Amino acid sequence: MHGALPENNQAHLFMNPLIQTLCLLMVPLLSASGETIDEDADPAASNLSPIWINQVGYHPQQQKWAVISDPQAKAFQIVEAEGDATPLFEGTIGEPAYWQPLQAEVALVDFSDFKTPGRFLIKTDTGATSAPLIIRNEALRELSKAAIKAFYFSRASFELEPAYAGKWARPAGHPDDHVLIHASAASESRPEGSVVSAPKGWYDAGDYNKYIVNSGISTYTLLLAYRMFPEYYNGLDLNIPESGNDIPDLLDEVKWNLDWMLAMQDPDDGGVYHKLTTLSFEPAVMPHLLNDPRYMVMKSTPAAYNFAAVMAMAHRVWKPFDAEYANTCLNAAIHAWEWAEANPGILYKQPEDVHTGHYGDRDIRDEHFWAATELYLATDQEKFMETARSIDCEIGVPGWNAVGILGHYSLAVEKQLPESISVIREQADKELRLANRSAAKVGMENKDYIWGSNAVAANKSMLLLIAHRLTGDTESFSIACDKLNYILGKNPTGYCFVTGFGARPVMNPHYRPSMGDDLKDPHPGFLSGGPNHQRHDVKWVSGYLGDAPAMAFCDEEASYATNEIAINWNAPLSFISGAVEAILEASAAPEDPTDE
Ligand code: 9MR
Ligand code: 9MR
Repeated sequence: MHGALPENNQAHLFMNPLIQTLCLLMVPLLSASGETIDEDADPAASNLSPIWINQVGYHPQQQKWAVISDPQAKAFQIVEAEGDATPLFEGTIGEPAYWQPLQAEVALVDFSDFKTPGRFLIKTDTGATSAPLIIRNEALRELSKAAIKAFYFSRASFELEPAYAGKWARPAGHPDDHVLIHASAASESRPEGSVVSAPKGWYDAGDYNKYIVNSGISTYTLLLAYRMFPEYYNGLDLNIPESGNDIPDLLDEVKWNLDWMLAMQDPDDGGVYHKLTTLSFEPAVMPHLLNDPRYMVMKSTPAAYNFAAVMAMAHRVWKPFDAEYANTCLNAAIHAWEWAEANPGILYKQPEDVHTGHYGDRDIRDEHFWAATELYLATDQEKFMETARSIDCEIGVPGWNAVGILGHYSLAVEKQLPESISVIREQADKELRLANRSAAKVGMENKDYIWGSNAVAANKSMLLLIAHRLTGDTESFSIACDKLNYILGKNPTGYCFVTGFGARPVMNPHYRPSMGDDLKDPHPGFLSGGPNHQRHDVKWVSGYLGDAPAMAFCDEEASYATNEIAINWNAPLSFISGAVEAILEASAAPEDPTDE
């Protein structure tokens, strides 16, 4: 796909909501004449629509919401996608109201009462037609598998064989068995230039480097998914090389990264290197073609706390499967914790000759809190809980540099600790208020349109799902599902932000293996970062979909600030697609034999 021109330029133009509305006024006859969407045509064409829907699918019994950005539309019908125009369901559209991130009015289309499985279209009285609407059981199962399989595609030091990777098979890259100690990481037993080995792990994102802090939250998120929905994941076959063994595939995939993380610890003092990278970002070619030297770059306190938290969690999860590995994880966690307690203020500082990602964090009280809670849960030692109680850290929707709430997730899920449950409840209620303030229940504010905004949506959804599991309220579940809908197409860009899914998926992610191969289709199951109002990549791209924050998106390979992929974005996507699917599968009505 390297060098390919953006294919959807036309569509970008038309997706401007103003132009959309103009088009609608000009062509109502066309769409009202019962035209159906031709799937084989340019997928972009099927989305020149003011109706935003989840393009992947809704479960029959689920709350079903779409959005319309045409304030003239008052009523809608649902018809067969391939059939006559007989309305199968009719409804009125909600009151339009201004949605700030789009700088335009939007309204809710609620078709929750329509529960018939099949492929349909939503049509409005103004002549607009949606992308195909899919209603079926297990609607999100394949998505939930692909979101985890994406981690397999990003394995470092590993050949991807056709049996598992299909057309995306590739030779192994970055063996990382000859990693140099950078000057910033030199110690007495490992002086500058000494060689260590730290193979495996996942590439962080569009680049081929490996960073502890970002690995930590990603690994934790996947482990928590397993901890909360073990039955679902025990039955999930990801078709990875380890699929035949006795360990659930999700955990096999996570172990690929844990093994690498363990090698990021200096066995002599317990300190953890912040990252393993080349000095500069490598070019966008296939991984096996590269051999720039790779370095261990400085030990940092945030890396050590983050590592300690994840290893303590891994200890708990692995205990029933492999006691020896579980023990290794716990010892590593304690060693890292001790190093961090003795070296409390070593923040990451990018050395002058290093130009890769920083993941630098100035406030590490949240990392400290999180590590203390996980060590308490792993060891049952009160002293860790006392430390946790003594730390006053900010709590909110998590991200790579904001991990405080993860400690509460674990305490609430493992121990039903009332304080932690109420912290989570309070944050979830904030999100409910935000979603309900928006006429179309899009609980994203201007300030959420940062680098990786789709992961902000995914992490909000994850928070609501955890709140739902802890307190049983159904509204948290509906709003959590709706954030997934947002990612899957219920948004103004017209895109499903997961590669390989939906009527109009993102096609040109900033992901070096996809940029470096000859295939048109990007690797599937990856979540694009999404609209980023800060537009850091403005000088590299041909333009964004629009001026509004929610339209600051560009489906071009060069757009690393709106269209990169990253493990800390795919992890919450994996969590929410798996959790929603698990919960809905468990609550599905028994199949009616008279159906179909
Ligand atoms: O490819 C790099 C990506 O992984 C990072 O997120 C991004 C920001 O650190 O940098 C990317 O590299 C780009 C660089 O920053 C600017 N010139 C173009 C580079 C490759 O597209
Ligand atoms: O996700 C990170 C985002 O929050 C930062 O604003 C951005 C710039 O520092 O970096 C992002 O992380 C990138 C990392 O530095 C290098 N690998 C690619 C990551 C995703 O773009």
